[in-house]
Amino acid sequence: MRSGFVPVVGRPNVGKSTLVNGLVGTKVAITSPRPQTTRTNIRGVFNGDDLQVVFVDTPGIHRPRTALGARLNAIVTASLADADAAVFVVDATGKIGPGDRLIAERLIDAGTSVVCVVNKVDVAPADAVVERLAVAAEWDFAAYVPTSALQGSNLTPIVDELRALLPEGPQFFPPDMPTDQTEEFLVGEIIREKFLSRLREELPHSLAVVVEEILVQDNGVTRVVAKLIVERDSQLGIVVGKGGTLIKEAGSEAREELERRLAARIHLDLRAKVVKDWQEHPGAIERLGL
Ligand SMILES: Nc1nc2c(ncn2[C@@H]2O[C@H](COP(=O)(O)OP(=O)(O)OP(=O)(O)O)[C@@H](O)[C@H]2O)c(=O)[nH]1
Ligand SMILES: [Mg+2]
Repeated sequence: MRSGFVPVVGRPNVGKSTLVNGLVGTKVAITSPRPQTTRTNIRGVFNGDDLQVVFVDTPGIHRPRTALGARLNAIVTASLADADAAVFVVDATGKIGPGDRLIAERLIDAGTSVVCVVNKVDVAPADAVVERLAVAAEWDFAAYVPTSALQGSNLTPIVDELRALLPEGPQFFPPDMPTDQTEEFLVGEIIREKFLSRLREELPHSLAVVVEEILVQDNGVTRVVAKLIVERDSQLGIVVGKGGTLIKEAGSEAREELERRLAARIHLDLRAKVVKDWQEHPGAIERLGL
């Protein structure tokens, strides 16, 4: 069989996580309209006939402003070190810019075989898609695929191109294991996702979620205790919302998704807490499991 590790890289918000979920066929990574949603490498496994592709969803590459930002870029670099091929995602709704070029150059320097995906074609005019494809063609990557990750359209050609690029190799994951994340991590991510789209400006970056307990109780209800961590006192009130509305809304949306996912009744206990400027402190970032 053919198999390999394939990082999915690109600028923030281009649709990498949406694409990985579409390719794997299950939600393994959270997505949101806010940049820097993904904070760590997340493996999502595609199984086909005599083919296993271990996609690695990565944080968006950008100019770092904080210790967390610098760490996110380092995480992507690490994913490229043991890549068998890579998927490079660009956004068809905007022109290819210096941020994309920087990533393309990094891939070319690393000598990685690349499938370049021009994503969000559902919301870009056809002539814009053609223009992006023409500009990207200058990089001379192995293949170019226009897609809509959101609608799940034209994803099969990506897998077909990778099949040709990947070496003969072992099955790295059992076929019934779509991701290697722990249950605690996945639960925390699903909770974080429900807050991201409701928060604005700096707050999405300032929020971390740490799951402290997942306990099946005697009454059959699973109790999930999680901390919402923000950086400043002034942010506490914002994540809680006026009269607790935001935490209630986001919490109940998270609970519904967790009940479907864990096939259990869930009692979700969310508490907000300040860890001063956690993004700036590498020690705090480690402790938060990022
Ligand atoms: N219209 C449209 N929207 C898309 C498509 N793919 C992704 N999106 C949207 O773009 C936003 C960002 O998607 P993500 O998958 O979170 O992007 P990402 O590249 O993983 O972002 P980071 O993890 O922050 O780097 C979300 O609101 C998605 O719904 C697409 O094909 N079409
Ligand atoms: Mg992402």
